Amino acid sequence: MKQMQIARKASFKWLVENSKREQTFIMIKPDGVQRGLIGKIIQRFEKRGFKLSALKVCQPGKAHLEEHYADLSKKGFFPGLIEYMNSGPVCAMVWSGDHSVTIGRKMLGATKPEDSAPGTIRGDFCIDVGRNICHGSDSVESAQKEIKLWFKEGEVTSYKHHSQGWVYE
Ligand code: IDP
Ligand code: MG
Repeated sequence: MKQMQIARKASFKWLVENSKREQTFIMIKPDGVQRGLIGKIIQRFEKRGFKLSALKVCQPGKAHLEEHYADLSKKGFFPGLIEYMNSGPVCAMVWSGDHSVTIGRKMLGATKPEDSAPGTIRGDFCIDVGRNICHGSDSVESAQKEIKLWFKEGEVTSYKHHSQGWVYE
């Protein structure tokens, strides 16, 4: 009986460990790519304990970027934003881990770099809101939408992270 309970507990633990954790879409914008910040930004997410599930450097074009930022299409800065985002390749990523959306946003810092605390990515690496080097999903729902927009089925990997047992209880 006790052995059965232990086996059930172990298989439940296996299921939890291998089930999909929350995912967020993080993108290094053209200025971040050109300024050689890809490695530094990736390192911060790795060090925090998140798992890199997908990554690509690409320049998908105006229409794709307009779709990504569709919510902001009425804003005065929208044309400039699209021009900036289309000015070079971006580094698109999916990071997995519990609370990855909320924690990811905190790691990025506030939209306006002057409001971003030192220690955050924007707070450490940029000055101007129009060159704020990175994007992060603002909710689980937008993360799912953005991941679907930027990655094809099968491009987002699923694997067990070797340090999972040291990151999660
Ligand atoms: P977020 O990137 O922190 O989620 P959003 O309000 O979604 O901020 O805006 C998307 C992006 O649009 C910003 O990251 C920034 O690049 C740009 N942006 C936002 N507000 C302004 C502005 O007032 N002037 C110029 N660009 C802006
Ligand atoms: Mg946003």
